[in-house]
Amino acid sequence: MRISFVYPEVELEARGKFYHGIASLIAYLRQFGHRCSFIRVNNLSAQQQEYESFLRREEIDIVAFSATTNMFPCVAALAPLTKRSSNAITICGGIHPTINPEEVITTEGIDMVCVGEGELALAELCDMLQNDKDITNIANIWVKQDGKIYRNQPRPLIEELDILPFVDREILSYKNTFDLQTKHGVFMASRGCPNRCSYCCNHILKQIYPNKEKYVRFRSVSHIIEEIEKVVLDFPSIELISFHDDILPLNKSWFKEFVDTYRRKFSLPFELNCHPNLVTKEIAKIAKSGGCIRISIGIESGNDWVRKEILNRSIAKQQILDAFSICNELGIKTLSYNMIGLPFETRRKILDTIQLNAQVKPQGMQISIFYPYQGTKLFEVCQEEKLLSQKKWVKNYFKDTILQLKDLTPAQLKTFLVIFKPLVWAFSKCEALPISTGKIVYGGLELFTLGITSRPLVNILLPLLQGTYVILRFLKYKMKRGNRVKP
Ligand code: B12
Ligand code: SF4
Repeated sequence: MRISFVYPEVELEARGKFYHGIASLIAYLRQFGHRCSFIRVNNLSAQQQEYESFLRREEIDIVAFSATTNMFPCVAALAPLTKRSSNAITICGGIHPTINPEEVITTEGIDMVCVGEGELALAELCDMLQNDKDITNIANIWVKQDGKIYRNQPRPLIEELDILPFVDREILSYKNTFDLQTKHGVFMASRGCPNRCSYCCNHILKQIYPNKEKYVRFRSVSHIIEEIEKVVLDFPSIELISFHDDILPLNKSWFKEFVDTYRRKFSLPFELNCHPNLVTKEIAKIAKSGGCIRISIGIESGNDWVRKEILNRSIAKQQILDAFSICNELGIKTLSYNMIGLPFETRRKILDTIQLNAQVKPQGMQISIFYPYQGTKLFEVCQEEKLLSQKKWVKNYFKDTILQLKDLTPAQLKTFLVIFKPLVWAFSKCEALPISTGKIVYGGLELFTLGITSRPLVNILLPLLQGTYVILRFLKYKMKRGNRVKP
């Protein structure tokens, strides 16, 4: 069978990234002799001709779309075009169809939906099609045929991840990805997360499968090490190993065995994601001993009530402070993940997030505006509280809100996005001042922040702040480029 994977990338920041899901599907299908190809679509209007000639050139049997929620509008536009330009049947899989199969199967131009993990289901579908057999009864696959929809049950999760081949880096052209261009070797050693944060898709995904208790799975240490070895040899420009797993050190004994083996085999530094509750001295020391140079940790909100009651993250503030201070002590860099624009948030609560970042002093910060994913607990809260606006989708994802919050306007949120990092810097500097001066400056900064983010002021200030931000980014870029040329 000839299968073409189509990946629309509408999020500027995600452009050219490597996608483990599609790469895993391609590797699995290639084992059975199926021919796979891959195309990224960044800008449909500019790429329409290229896309149509790709469809004709490849003589495709199946066009396979993968979609997160933010990319689905692009898939919905591509699907009818695909049907007009080729005889291929279409299937859509990924996180969005998994959570919203009904919406996706009723979309024009989409013949099938894959709910959940795709390797076994897609291979079975190819096999059935190749042998002209009935395709309306394949677990995980919903089929729209002759005006009828066949909604098949999900199959159990793959319990033993080692049965899967290493993800494909050839068809997906790893060498042309942003990841390799920035010298990153990206890997995933696990699937799933046991936590139930209300804004994240993990709690819904877990519910789908009959063997839910096996939701969190790790590859064997030898399997992931063997893959790293191969990739590092194939791509000698890699300088940093980056693990995309939700929480790599979830299982302490697995992590210890992994780091011990990694240290013996490689001298490349690595980075990982971790939950604040798991960044203990013991874990951080193990990580450091293998060459971990950066841990990315979710703060999400600096306000205790928001964290616990809204985000369902039972993490004490002290735990967050400890996690970052352990990393600082051991010389491991940190990055904090933060969200603003959450339900029930106020300017004061956002200030708590800014101040907590100032206390923990991460080397990097990611700040996004909260987006409610359909199906998540927090989406339901937004629905119940009538916080959802008419806007379903925002162009610059995570830089704008689709919510109509009671205490914060979109302009206020955008102002916070611009001033977040400078304020973290300013609050963190207060510590160095004599106590009484520090307290006065700290209080002054608080009043200043609440003042400039008040409703009447943001409308005047936001364009000014955005203009200054663009100029500063431009100057920084110019300086960086200038520094690369030796006099
Ligand atoms: C690694 C990762 C990234 C990477 C790579 C993204 C990618 N698409 O692979 C990077 C850093 C680029 C990234 C960026 C973003 N991410 Co991200 N990311 C993840 C993470 C942690 C793992 C994804 C992964 O590789 N999983 C492992 C693979 C094997 O699973 P999979 O991708 O789901 O694929 C399987 C099935 O879905 C299915 N399948 C997938 N496609 C297809 C297609 C067909 C035809 C078939 C049959 C089956 C099929 O088969 C695959 C193999 O079993 C997930 C969390 C998670 N637990 O999944 C979040 C997650 C996908 N990301 C999320 C978000 C929000 C983002 C960003 C918007 C964040 C931001 N502001 O930048 C961007 C946007 C990315 C984009 N282009 O849309 C959300 C998406 C929520 C949603 N409803 O859409 C998730 C679910 C986390 C969350 N908050 O819950 N992300
Ligand atoms: S800890 Fe991270 S990956 Fe796990 S449920 Fe919470 S947000 Fe999702």
